[in-house]
Amino acid sequence: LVASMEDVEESYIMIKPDGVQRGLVGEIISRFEKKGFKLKGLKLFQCPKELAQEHYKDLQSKPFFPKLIDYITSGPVVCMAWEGVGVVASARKLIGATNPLNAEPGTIRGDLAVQTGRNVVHGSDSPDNGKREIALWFKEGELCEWTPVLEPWLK
Ligand code: FUP
Repeated sequence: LVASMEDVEESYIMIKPDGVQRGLVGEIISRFEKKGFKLKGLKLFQCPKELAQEHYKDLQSKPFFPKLIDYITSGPVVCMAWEGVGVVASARKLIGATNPLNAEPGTIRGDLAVQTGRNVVHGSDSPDNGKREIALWFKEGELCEWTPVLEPWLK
């Protein structure tokens, strides 16, 4: 095999309320599926304020923080845990730049969004944050360990 177990990472990917409201859930999930990552957790979830504040705690001092919390808690989000070799950096490439106007065509934000404050999807920015965020958003028993049987070259 080309990759070793140490290269396998986890990323927390979340479709934000605008992505759900605009009917983009299937479109967004399919991009990660087609790339070849493995879905380990998936749920539709109304996020409480406290959880949103914890998730974005590094941005607490930013002027846009209250608006960000209102946005993330304005409707249900789709929480996902994705696993794979290099999934953290690769997911951020698939997602595109924070400001969708700077995101390349072909990326999720480049194709589907316009405003930074409505940028449809979140992706963890490091493997450590991937682990932290998955533990924050999912309870024990909500994640599945499974082996793809048809395509053993994808992890
Ligand atoms: P990203 O990792 O691309 O989601 O970007 P950040 O972690 O820097 O920002 C998290 C979220 O804060 C963004 F998705 C949208 C929001 N944000 C603003 O609303 N205004 C800003 O100037 C920057 C970020």
